[in-house]
Amino acid sequence: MKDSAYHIALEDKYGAHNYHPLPVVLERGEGAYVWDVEGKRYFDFLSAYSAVNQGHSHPKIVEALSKQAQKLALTSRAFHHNLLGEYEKKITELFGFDKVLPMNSGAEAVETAIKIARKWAYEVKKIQGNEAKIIVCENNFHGRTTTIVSFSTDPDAHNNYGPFTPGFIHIPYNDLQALEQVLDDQGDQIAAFLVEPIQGEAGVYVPDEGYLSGAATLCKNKNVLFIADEVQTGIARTGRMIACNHENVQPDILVLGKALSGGMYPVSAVLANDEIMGVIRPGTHGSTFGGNPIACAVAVAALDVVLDENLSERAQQLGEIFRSEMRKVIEKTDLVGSIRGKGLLNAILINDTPDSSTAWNLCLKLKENGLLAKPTHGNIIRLAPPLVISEEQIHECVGIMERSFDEFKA
Ligand code: IF1
Repeated sequence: MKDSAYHIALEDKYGAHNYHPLPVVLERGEGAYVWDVEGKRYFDFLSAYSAVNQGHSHPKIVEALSKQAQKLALTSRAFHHNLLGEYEKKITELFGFDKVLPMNSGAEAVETAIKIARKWAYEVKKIQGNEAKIIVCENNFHGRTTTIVSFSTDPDAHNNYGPFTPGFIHIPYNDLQALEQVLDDQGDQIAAFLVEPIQGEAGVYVPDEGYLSGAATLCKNKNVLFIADEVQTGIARTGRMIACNHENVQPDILVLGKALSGGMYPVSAVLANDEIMGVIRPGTHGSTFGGNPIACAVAVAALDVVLDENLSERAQQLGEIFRSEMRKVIEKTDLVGSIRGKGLLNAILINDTPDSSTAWNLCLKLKENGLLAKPTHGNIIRLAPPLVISEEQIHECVGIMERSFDEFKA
C-alpha cells in the first residue's frame, strides 16, 4: 500500500530537506478542496502560497494547458509564436502598462525588475559609476536567488550564501519617515524602492492606510522607481486585482507571479511603461521558457477566470465575513491573539513565543479536523483559501477553527 508514510519516507531518503512539510500527502485537488492518499478531504488554506487563487485544477485552465500542450509547447523567443502578442496585449491593458516582460518564477520576475531598475538608473536617470542603490524593507521576502537573499533579513534565507550582491539599503517596513530620510540623503544615487504591498512571509503584515500611496509619492518626488512585488498579493488575493489598487497606486514596475497561472504552470511577469521598459533591448535579458505558448494560454485562461468569476470582489466580501466571524471565535479563546489581513490573505497570531511549537501543533489539530494551514515565522498561521471558496464553506471553516481551538491542548 503506497500510503502517506511510504511517500514521506521516499522524500526523506531521496529529496533535499529544504522544506519541513506538514505530515500530509496530497494526490488530488478541486476548488477549495484537496484529498490525501488515504482519501481524506481537506480545505486548503494555503493555496500553494496564493498561487491557486482560482481553485485547484480549474477546468478552464486545465483545458487551456492540455490543448496548447498538444499543439505547440515551446518555441523559445528565437521565433515568434501566435499566442504571445495577444497575451501581452491582454495583460498590459488589464493592469494599465505599455509593456510586459514575461518570465517564469516569481524570483525570476523580481530579479528582472531589479535589472530593469538598475539599467534605467544608469541609462535614463544617469546615475554614475555602476553604484545605483535599491531600497528594500526589513523582513522582506522576494524569492530565493542569490541576489534576492543578499538583501533578506531572514538568517535562514541569507546565511552562508555569500559573497552577497551589494547595492541594497534596508529600511523598516511601514515607515514613511525612514523612506523619506533615505531618499533625502541619497535619492540621487537610488534607482528604486522594492516593496511588498503586504508582507506575506513576515506574517501577513498589513501596512497602515496611506503607506503605499505615501511611498509612491516620495519616490516620484525623487525620481526613484516604485516597484511593487505583487507575486503573492496580486491577482485578486487581497480584494483588488493588485493590492496597490486599495490606495490607487500605479507602481512604476509591477511584478506578478503565482496565481497569474492559477497555480497550473510557472508564469510570472514584469510590467512597466515604455520610458522604463525601453532600456531592455535584444540580447540584454531573456529566458528559455519566458512567454512560452503554454504559459500564454494558461495565463489568459487564469486571468479570464479571475474576471469572469469576479474573484476580486469575492475575496473582498468573503474576507470581511471571515475576519468578523473569526474575531467572534478568537474572543472566546486564549490560544489566539488576533487576526489580520486583507481580502482572503489573512493570518492569526498565536499567543505563544515565535520559537514555540504551538502554531505547528495547532496546524496538526486543524489537519485532523480537515483544514490545511501552515505557520509562517513561528507563531503566525497564514490563512489563504482559494478565492473560489463559497460563503457557506467559509462558515464551515470558521467552525473547524473554533472546534480545533477548543480541542487544542498545547
Ligand atoms: C518558498 C510566501 C515565502 C513571494 C513574493 C516573490 C516570491 C514569493 C512576495 C518568489 C514566493 C513563496 C516561495 C516559497 C514560500 C512562499 C512564501 F510568502 F508566499 F509564503 F517564502 F515567503 N515575491 N513566495 O511570496 O516567487 O520564485 O517562489 O515563484 O520559497 O519557501 P517564486
